Amino acid sequence: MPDLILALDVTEREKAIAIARACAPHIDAIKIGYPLALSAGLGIAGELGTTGLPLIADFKVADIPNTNQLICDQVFNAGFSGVICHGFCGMDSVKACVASARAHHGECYVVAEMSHPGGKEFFSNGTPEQIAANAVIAGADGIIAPATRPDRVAVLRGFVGDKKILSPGIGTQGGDADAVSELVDGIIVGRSIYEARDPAAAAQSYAPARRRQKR
Ligand code: NUP
Repeated sequence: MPDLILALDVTEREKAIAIARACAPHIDAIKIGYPLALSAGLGIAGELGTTGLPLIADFKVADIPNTNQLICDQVFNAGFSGVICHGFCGMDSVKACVASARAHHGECYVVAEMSHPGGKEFFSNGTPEQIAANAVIAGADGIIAPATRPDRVAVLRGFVGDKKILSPGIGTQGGDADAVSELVDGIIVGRSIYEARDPAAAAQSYAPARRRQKR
């Protein structure tokens, strides 16, 4: 059963908290990124944490190992339970994020292939497969793979085995939850929920995909 992860990319603190609270009964985790963290500060994790849901920091951490570890330590100390890093900086950089996650009993996910059209420019020619394989070797909890390309999610599944796959690109970017829900462990949905007139109802509309059994 894939989790429904709300990508909360709104930049107003009060709006973010209101949407999170309204959607909480219908979602399994909240993912925030630079838009909300830079506008509201990392302390927003404390307020979102009152929903009782796991919080994932989508900072696509992409630096040398020492800097990656410093960034991830800040993330986990702020109350997040998971972090997303990039894999193209190399195994040592990913391992630093994983080490921080382990030290804080958190999770680390590695972007294997991006969901937008430009994602095919550099996440191609075997690179996503290599990043996915490295993520497994580095001991990451899973990868990020594009719901906009279900065929690619299926290929990457072959490289990560039972590790988790979280999949963004559903709704506004054109991906279909039903096309990937049997392949992944989490579907990530942002604008289709938080821009809806009734975000809670929009989140609830993903219930069939959320209930579907994984293959
Ligand atoms: O490849 C990726 N594609 C993607 O959309 C990797 C991501 N982390 N994301 C994030 O998922 C993106 O930054 C946004 O937070 C969310 C998708 O949002 P939406 O297109 O559903 O609004």
